Order: sequence, then structure tokens, then C-alpha cells
Amino acid sequence: MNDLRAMTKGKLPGSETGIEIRHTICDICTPGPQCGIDAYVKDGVVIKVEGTPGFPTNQGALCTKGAANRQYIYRPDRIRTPLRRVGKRGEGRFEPISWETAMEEIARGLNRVKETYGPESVAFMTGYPKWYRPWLQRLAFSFGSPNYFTESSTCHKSETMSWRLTYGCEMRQDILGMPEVLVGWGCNPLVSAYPMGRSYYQYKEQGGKVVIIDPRRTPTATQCTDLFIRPRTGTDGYLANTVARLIIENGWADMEFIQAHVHGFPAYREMVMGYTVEKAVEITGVPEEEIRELARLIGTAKKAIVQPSNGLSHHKNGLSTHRAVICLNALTGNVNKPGTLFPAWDTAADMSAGFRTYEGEFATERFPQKARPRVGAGRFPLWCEMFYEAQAMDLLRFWKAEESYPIRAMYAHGVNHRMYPESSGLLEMAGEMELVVAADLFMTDFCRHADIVLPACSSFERGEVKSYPGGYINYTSPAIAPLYESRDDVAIITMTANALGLDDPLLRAGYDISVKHIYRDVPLDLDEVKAAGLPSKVECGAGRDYFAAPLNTPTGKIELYSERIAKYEADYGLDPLPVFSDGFDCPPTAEFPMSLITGGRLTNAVHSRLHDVPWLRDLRPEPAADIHPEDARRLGIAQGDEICLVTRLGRIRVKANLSAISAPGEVNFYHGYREANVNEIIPKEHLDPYSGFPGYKQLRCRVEKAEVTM
Ligand SMILES: Nc1nc2c(c(=O)[nH]1)N[C@H]1C(S)=C(S)[C@@H](COP(=O)(O)OP(=O)(O)OC[C@H]3O[C@@H](n4cnc5c(=O)[nH]c(N)nc54)[C@H](O)[C@@H]3O)O[C@H]1N2
Ligand SMILES: Nc1nc2c(c(=O)[nH]1)N[C@H]1C(S)=C(S)[C@@H](COP(=O)(O)OP(=O)(O)OC[C@H]3O[C@@H](n4cnc5c(=O)[nH]c(N)nc54)[C@H](O)[C@@H]3O)O[C@H]1N2
Ligand code: SF4
Ligand SMILES: [Mo]
Repeated sequence: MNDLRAMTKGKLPGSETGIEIRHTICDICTPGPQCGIDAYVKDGVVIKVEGTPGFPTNQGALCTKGAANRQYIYRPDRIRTPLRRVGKRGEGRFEPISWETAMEEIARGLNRVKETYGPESVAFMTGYPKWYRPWLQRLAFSFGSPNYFTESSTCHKSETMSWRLTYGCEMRQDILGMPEVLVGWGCNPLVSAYPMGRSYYQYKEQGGKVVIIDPRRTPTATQCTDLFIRPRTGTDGYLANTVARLIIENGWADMEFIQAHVHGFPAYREMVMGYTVEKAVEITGVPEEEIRELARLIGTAKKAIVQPSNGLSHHKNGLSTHRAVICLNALTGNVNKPGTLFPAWDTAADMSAGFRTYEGEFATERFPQKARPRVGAGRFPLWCEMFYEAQAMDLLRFWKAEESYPIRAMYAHGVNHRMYPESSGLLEMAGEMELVVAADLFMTDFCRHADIVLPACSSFERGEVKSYPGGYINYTSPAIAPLYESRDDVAIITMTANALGLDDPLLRAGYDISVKHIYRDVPLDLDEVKAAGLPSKVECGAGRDYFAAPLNTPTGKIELYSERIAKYEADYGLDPLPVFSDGFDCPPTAEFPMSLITGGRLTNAVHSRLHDVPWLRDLRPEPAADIHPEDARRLGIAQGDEICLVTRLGRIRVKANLSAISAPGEVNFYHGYREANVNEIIPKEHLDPYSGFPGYKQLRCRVEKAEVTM
């Protein structure tokens, strides 16, 4: 900590230049890295950014995206003032109004909908940004609506479900211990999570073996692996269960551990015995020797970690696949010992920092117990049982369903409709609302459909508390004043709570007071942490002993057979065992012979938000799909040709990028592009019945050379 300050101090350029270094964080990709940034500020303007030396996550480095922060925060389409719509929805004609007027109109509109239809008719929504979520959630609940939607309806929470169903809580790899074998199952951290990527290199340097399992030949797969296994997309459930069978047959299962800590082993064993290596080769396309080698590596290592990622969850069979993969850790007893898996702590802001806070209680204690059932409750009961959130992927159906109540208003922070399969449905829905409020940094197409648009500010312009693995807490101060008339999201939520006159003094008191409430057990003075401006260390004590108390599952054990899922077996057809099922949206046909994987991450993009940042866009200027050179040759397609990706729902026009990153027969395209939005051709009903997650990464498609337009 002291070293950290000393190092940074040495860099101060001196008062004669008028340049000051202020510490802030990068919020482009949250919450994993949340890299520390030294902002060089002159006359209130950020003139340069660097990584903060010694910062717990980025250790002074910045990625391509983070280095472009100036272009991001100074994007010319920043919303400057609160706006009121004057044109038709979507037309983009607005007039500036004051914050006071905006708040009066929002409160009047939301209260009118509440009185007419009930509080549930207001949807409180957020996209990818995470930092203000506990406040938004509390706002929804204090207002009386259980309809709080987040982008987590498509991101990570399916993994959380899978861990909790199986292990009772989320498990993370031991950051101190060193496994002999690390299996990154669908992990591409060299692109999607740099700190984790660094740890992969460390394992290798220390003699560990790294296995990557991915249908795409990613940078991680090529740069730091001992074994790269390449199944067809969505077939991992079959692979994992076959590996389980081999582990059991070879006597590598840890029977002592299973006896003591596992529920449902006989049923699980019977299920996996139905999986054969021959069929696995046929379904997954992985050669027999690789399947056997994978089983041997996991089965015989003294310490192994099988670590799955979000990529496995973006499938119609995602939750069961994820469960099939994580069951391998329990099967081999690789839990709760150094160099294996340990329980994660829900510290705050989606981070497991090794100490507890009251963020969860703050966000959910006002949940309206007597409200009508949330969106998704009827269709995804497991989701609704496990989280205080509605399932956003059911919103477009629910809104039109006859059995449901009407949704009449949307209060949205950081919502981008392009996240939703059949995205324009969300704009259509917005068009029929009595009130749509949208807070964003930029004038997005979703904002264009709002009645009131509010200018939010970036992480450089706000103060914010974050925690980091290793027991760090950081409380930033604004590096620059909010641009134009923008305000930070929590300030906007606080103003809204006050304008609505909610009976919730804590929420109405604003950020600093609620932060002190949330972090009240942290043995540090938060004012001092804030004054320091750099991460402070919290004494965390030893790690948690996972088995100290019964686990948070119905049986108190690790459940290979999930009793929680079993409740929904009869009515919803959910299987308590992690069985493999086909994850495609339709059967194979000659019309759609290829597979489409969407949303693998790019080093120069995060969803939709960086496509308009010139430095980053220049690195991959046009929306381009990766297609294997063999497929391209067969289809008469050359590098840079215009092609169409066609699903049974429609087509988008993109450029061809001939690349072996895609396997033959599979095509890979990125999401979030305005001019080629792949989610328009993904059916909104192509969802995992367990979690509600969309099958973004497994669709039938064909690729055509596009007709030349003049
Ligand atoms: N086809 C396909 N679709 C996918 C995925 C995929 O793999 N394939 N991945 C899914 C996943 S995992 C995710 S997480 C989602 C993400 O999907 P989105 O939530 O759509 O992510 P963004 O494009 O980053 O949009 C977030 C919006 O928040 C705004 N914003 C940024 N910072 C702030 C802030 O501090 N305050 C406010 N008020 N607004 C802010 C941005 O300008 C942007 O308009 O996409 C999902 N969609
Ligand atoms: N640069 C960058 N970084 C990001 C983001 C970004 O947009 N850009 N987004 C952030 C967000 S919101 C998220 S959720 C994370 C996601 O980060 P990750 O969890 O790493 O998710 P993805 O990159 O979507 O998928 C990881 C890998 O899974 C593979 N995969 C897809 N389908 C399958 C399958 O069926 N089986 C197997 N074995 N592998 C499969 C993909 O090819 C991909 O290489 O990244 C975060 N980091
Ligand atoms: S975009 Fe890059 S610099 Fe910013 S938080 Fe993510 S990894 Fe760190
Ligand atoms: Mo995500």
C-alpha cells in the first residue's frame, strides 16, 4: 500500500506544468478488472491516462480499451443536459430541460402509472454498467415494483445459479495456491479478463499444465496452453459427462470425498455411464485420445481446477452444461484445499474481495413481498427463486401475454436494446409505454425512444467505492467535474427517490451515507480511504473453511443431483442431473448447415459501447464475421467480401474475415453493432429453460455471398 503511493508520487509532474495526476478507475469493462487509472488533468481536462502502478488488478498496465479512455469519455455524442422528447419516439428530437423539471415529470409519470396499474407496471432496468445497481434495485423495491431487470439476465448469473445449485455458493479458484492442472473450459481471459489471463501465464511459468476447451482457436488457446481441445459449440455437456465416466471407470474418483460431502453420486454415476467415448467423438468432434487425456489430467492431478466461463452459459443447454463441467471438481475431490476451489465472498459490486459487506441487504431488504409475481416468475421459477430480479429475457413475451398484467413505464439506466434477442422488440415496447426514462452517457438508439433522457457521467467524473481480491478497498474522488450538466447515476437515483417522495430515508440520503452503511463492518475509516485515493488493505483473516457448516443446498452437501431443480422436474421438465441435450434453435437442415457463435469478445470492443471510439474502431473498422478458409473457398468467398449471415429469422450483412479462429462449419460474429446487429436474427424464444439465458452461441445458420448493391 505505502509502496503504491510512493511509486505514484514519484511520477507527479510538478506544479509548474499545471498538470495534476488524479487517481480514478476504468469502468469500460466491469466488474472483473476495474483497472486503476492515473488521469493527467490540466485545466479540468484529462490529457493523458496511464495505469496506476501497483494497483491490485492491473498492476500499472492498461489494455487497448482502457488506453482509449479519453476518446471514450469525450465522445461527441455525450448527452449534455436532461432532455424532453418533442418529436415522435425514435425520431431523436428533444429539448433541453432542467434537472428539476425532469425530476418533476418523472415522478408525476411514474406515480401515475403506479396509481393506475399498480407499482409492478413500472420496469426498472439496467444494462451492463454495474456500479449503481444496489441503488437502482432498492429504488425499484421501495417504489413497490419487483420488476428490476439487469443485463445479468444474460450475463454470469446463470453461472451463479449453477454454482449455488451444486455447491451452495459460488466457488472461485484459490488465488494463492497453485493447481497442477488448470482447465479453462470456454475461457479466453487473454481477451475477456486480463488479470485472469496473467494468472494463466503464471501457472505455466511455475510448471502447471493449462488446458483450454473452446470451439474457437482463441489467443488464449494458442498462446498459453499445453492442450487445446476443440469441441463443436454446445456439445461440452456430452464431453464433461464422458470425462466423468472415464474418471470413475479408471478409479480416479475421490470416493472418500464423495462419501463425506456429495449428494446424489449413485444417480450421477448411473447417468454418466450412459455416455460413451465413441458417441462423444461423434457429437463433439474431439478425437478419442484428447478425451482420454483430458480425463487423465483431471483425474490424476493431486490438485486440479476445472474452471468454466460465461461462454458455456450462452446456450439453450447452458446451465446443465455448466453443471456437468463443475461436477468434475467434486468428483475428484478438488475442493477446499490449496490450489483448488474455495467459496467466493459476495463482498460488493460483484467482487469477491475476502471480506463481507451489507450490499446485498441494502439492495434487497425493501423487496415488495406482496407484489404481483415478477416477469419471468411463471416461466423461469428457478431464476426467480434464486435472485431478487426479474428475468429480462421474458419481458418481451410477458408484455404481450394475456395472462399477465401490463408493463406501462420503463425507468432505465445504461440500457442498450441490442443486448436483447429480436432487439427491435424492446424499442417497439418502449414505443407503447406511458413513460420511458433513459439515463446514459451517450445518445443511443434506446435513448431516442425515451420521453426523458438524462445525462449520466463516467467513472472519471464520479466518486465510487470498489473492492478487489486480496482484501482491497478503494474509494475514488472525481478526477474531473461531471461534463456538461451530467450527474452520476446514484445521484440521479437519489434525486428520483426524493422526487417520488419514497419512504426510504437511507436511499434518499445519497451515496456517501449509504456506502458507510454498507461497509459499516470494514475496520477502516472510509473518509481516510477516500482521502488516500488509492486502494487500502482490509485485514481479512484466513480464508473460509467451506465445510465448516452445512452447505447452502437442500441436503447441506454438494449436489450432483440437485434437489432444488427436482422441485421443477414434473411441471417444467427440468432435470436434476446435468444431462446433455441438444442446444440448437432448430434441427439441422440443408438450408442452415452451419453453426453461428456470437459474442466471443474482441480486444477492441465491449459490447456496443466502444464501436464509436475511433482509436478502437480503427483496429477492426467493419463488422466482420470469422469464417474458416475452407468454408470460404467452398462458398466462393474472399477476404473482405460482403457476406450475409442468415438464420431462420433473417439476415445481416457483414464483411468476411477468413480466419482459422473459426472451425470449419462454424462462423463467429461479434455483437453490439448498429449497422449489423446479430441479435435481430436470434430468436427471442431461443432460451435456456433453467436460467432464461439466450442461446447466443449456438444457432443454425448459413453464409451467403451478398449481392452487390449499387
Ligand atoms: N449476441 C450476443 N449478445 C450478447 C452477448 C453475446 O455474447 N452475444 N453478451 C451478453 C452479455 S454477457 C452482456 S454483459 C450484454 C451487455 O450488453 P449491454 O448492456 O447492451 O452492454 P453495452 O453495450 O455496454 O450497453 C450498456 C449501455 O450503458 C451505457 N453506459 C455505460 N456506462 C454507463 C454509466 O456509468 N451509466 C449509465 N447510466 N450508462 C452507462 C452505455 O453507453 C450503453 O448504452 O450483452 C449480451 N448480449
Ligand atoms: N474485450 C472484452 N472483454 C470483455 C467483454 C467485452 O465485450 N470485450 N465483455 C465482458 C463480459 S460482459 C463478459 S460476460 C465476459 C465474458 O467473458 P468469457 O466468459 O470469457 O466469455 P466469452 O468471451 O463470451 O466466451 C469465452 C469463450 O467461450 C467460448 N465458447 C462459446 N461457446 C462455447 C461452447 O459451447 N463450449 C466451449 N467450451 N466454449 C465456448 C467462446 O468461443 C469464447 O472464446 O467478458 C468480459 N470482458
Ligand atoms: S477496459 Fe481494459 S483498462 Fe479498462 S477495466 Fe477493462 S481491462 Fe482494465
Ligand atoms: Mo456479460
